[in-house]
Amino acid sequence: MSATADSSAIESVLQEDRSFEPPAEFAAQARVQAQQFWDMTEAAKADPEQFWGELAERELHWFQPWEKVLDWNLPFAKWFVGGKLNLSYNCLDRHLDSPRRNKAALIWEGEPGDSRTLTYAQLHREVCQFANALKSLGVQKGDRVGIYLPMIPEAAIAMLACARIGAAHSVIFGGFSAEALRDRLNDAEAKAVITADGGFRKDKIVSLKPQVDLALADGKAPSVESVLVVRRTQQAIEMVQGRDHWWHELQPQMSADCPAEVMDSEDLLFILYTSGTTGTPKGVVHTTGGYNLYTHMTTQWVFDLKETDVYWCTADVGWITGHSYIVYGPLSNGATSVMFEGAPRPSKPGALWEVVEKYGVNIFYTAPTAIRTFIKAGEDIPKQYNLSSLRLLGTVGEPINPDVWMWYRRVIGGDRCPIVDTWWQTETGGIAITTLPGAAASKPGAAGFPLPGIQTDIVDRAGNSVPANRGGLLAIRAPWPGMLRNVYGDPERFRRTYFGTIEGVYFAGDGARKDEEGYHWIMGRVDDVINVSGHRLGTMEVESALVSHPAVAEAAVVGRPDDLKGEAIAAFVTLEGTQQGSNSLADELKQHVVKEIGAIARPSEIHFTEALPKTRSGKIMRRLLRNLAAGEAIAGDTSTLEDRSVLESLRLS
Ligand code: 7RM
Repeated sequence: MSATADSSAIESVLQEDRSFEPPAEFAAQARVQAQQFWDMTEAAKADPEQFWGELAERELHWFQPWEKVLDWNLPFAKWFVGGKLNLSYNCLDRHLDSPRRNKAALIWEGEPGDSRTLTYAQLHREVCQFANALKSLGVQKGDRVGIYLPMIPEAAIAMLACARIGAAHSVIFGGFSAEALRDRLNDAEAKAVITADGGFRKDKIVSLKPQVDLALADGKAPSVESVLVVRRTQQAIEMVQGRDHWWHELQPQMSADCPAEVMDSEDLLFILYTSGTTGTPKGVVHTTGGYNLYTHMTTQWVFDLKETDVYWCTADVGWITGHSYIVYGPLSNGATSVMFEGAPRPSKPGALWEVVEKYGVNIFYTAPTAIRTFIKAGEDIPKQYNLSSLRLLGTVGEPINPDVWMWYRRVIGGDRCPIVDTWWQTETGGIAITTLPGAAASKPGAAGFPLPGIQTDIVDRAGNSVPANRGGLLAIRAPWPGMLRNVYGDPERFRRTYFGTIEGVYFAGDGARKDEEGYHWIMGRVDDVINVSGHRLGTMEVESALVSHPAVAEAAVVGRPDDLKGEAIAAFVTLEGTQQGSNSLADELKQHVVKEIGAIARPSEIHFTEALPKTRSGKIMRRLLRNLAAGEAIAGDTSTLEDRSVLESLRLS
């Protein structure tokens, strides 16, 4: 393929022919089978309002029906106009008059060695009491509440309590700095903050309440009137009289009677901040009805959810994945959702497999970054545990390298579990592209097909579709119930960011190609594309070539300015196990990429490192590596960086 002048084209250079059909037994029992999937896709295309309207009526509880399914005034969508419901009601109350009443809703596995199970009836009670606690502090329908907690049940309880009284939550990753926290609280004009004395993270204790104190100091977050504090780590902290309250003191005083507020479909449900390269973080706005339906349906379809399943998504609730697929989607379906405070780490390499074995987890959903940690630790670790309860695996957050996918399938899935590679974004609310596990074959490295009701297209900047196997911009042409409704307080930024790159079509930054069978292959963020002598290469394929070398655990490639080629490829590589980098290994890796892809993708330099800079949700922050490779100062927002010391060690190497 020749170089092209179109700045939206991305060349596809990696060949991947493997494909795995769903096991016959799985397919036969799947909630959505192949024919059904294609029928649903057709039906949703032919008449989206009919399609979503029927599902909303059948699957959710409404206090009052809607007048109109969709009101689309580009870029502003309203779903289920005039309909009244409550997400907390749909996640809790409606399960109470059934055998689900005493079923485990949340199974929490904490650190260090704690655990707690809450049935639907118990969770309902806790949520009602906490909702009353919020009310007692003056939090009302329409207010915003910041949640800055570790991965403890109180995080889910707090979210559901906010939804119950109609206050919007904004969950902020525990571990964000005081400044990052303050910026988000101010943008949302939060009236209250829910936090903990501290949290257990890997083998350390992180402070939380002191960060809140700093964020609020000197009247710098003036909207915040109250702070609710969960006792978790027993750290000594200061409580400000009149402002701060202990959860364990308030909660028992509260009545467990708190009817769910009647909410409009389009009432604000939550704000979740995402940060791009430039500017302040954007408050992505989700509303009640569409989000409830979309996460409910996608949980059911994608995870093939059955009544007896034990389902585990390892995400943090500070990430959209935790909102949609630990809390709201699973609970709306009456599922048992596992919540885990721990993280894989060298001191406890088998921590996750212990949980799978302990609870007999059937469905396991994690991120490529975690899988690469498992690979680095070696396959002897998972082999020490009984993983035979697993029947379905999922991945989310980044493109998964085909070799990482194959390892996941073989070592964790015992070659028997289908894998769903789920592409979506904070902005899409829920999963938008994947292969439904009983309905379609999966290909390592391909996300798959758009779900019913999602009208994807691969286009150039003018919005014209590009032919099969040509890389371009991944766009969505029609509204869907789970889509973001706005950027909080900034509708113009909303329009410009999401509907301005390709005029009038949703675009949120990813490059992709569609193969001749319609599978979508995500090629990485278009901001990260590398231009070598006019060839525009996505990061995913070059990285996958590196990862397919047996010595490599993970890889990140970026462009570095080059007088001759425009850009040269700089690769940052971590190695498996205890292997050490050397000049000869660097040469071998360069040769390996040439063999896998061709001379055009040959890295000019290989940097061996212990770790790559990542966001808290595990995404490699390539723009920081770009700064390093070019010898520049780190630029732009670094508030989402998970571990600052990684940058320091990279600078020195
Ligand atoms: C769910 C989530 C969104 C960005 C998105 C992509 C990347 C997510 C996949 C993926 C390839 C996947 N929300 N991404 N899932 N890329 N394959 N299966 O991650 O807002 O935090 O990030 O993540 O670049 O635009 S998010």
